[in-house]
Amino acid sequence: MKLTIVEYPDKRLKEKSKEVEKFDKELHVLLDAMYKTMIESNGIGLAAIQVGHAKQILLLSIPDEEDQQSIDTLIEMINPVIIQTSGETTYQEGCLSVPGFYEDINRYECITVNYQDRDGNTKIVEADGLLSIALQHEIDHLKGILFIDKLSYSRRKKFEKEYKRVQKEKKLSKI
Ligand code: QAP
Ligand code: CO
Repeated sequence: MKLTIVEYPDKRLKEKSKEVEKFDKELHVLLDAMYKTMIESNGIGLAAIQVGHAKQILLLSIPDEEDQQSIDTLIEMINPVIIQTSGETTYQEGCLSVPGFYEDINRYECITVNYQDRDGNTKIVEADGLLSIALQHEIDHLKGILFIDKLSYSRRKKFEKEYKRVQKEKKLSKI
């Protein structure tokens, strides 16, 4: 089933997600529905709160060298925790919950993440490049943080003005 994406400024995006304790069929059904939703929405990352579930779950599907996304490139993370960071980098980020908007965001260059897979097995991954950036973006969602929350005061003001203008236009075009 394709789920509905929660869009900014919906208050649910500010919620702190809760730790997953049961690694059961219900979790697997949600993970599968999130995957379908992410791919059909042309996303490379999705957190459960973006489909209205305040659970510490995220999906990533970073395109390969041929720019292809496939089930082989899917990463599912439950209860992820960043345990080590190094370096700094900037990347122009977007978000399925803030469609049509892209901003330069500062992130760590490399991170190490501890997480559980869909069966509850504990894993550890060291990430750099786009995977590292996407992971930090999605882990922020689990804390109720959006990429636009990381903008300077003046860039955020500019964003809000532009977002309101676009939302108004979208409404008008529906008439
Ligand atoms: C998070 O973002 C991310 O505006 C995932 O119209 C961001 O999948 C990972 C999307 C930056 C790595 C770097 C955004 C699709 C998808 C849009 C996404 C849109 C359609 C965003
Ligand atoms: Co996002």
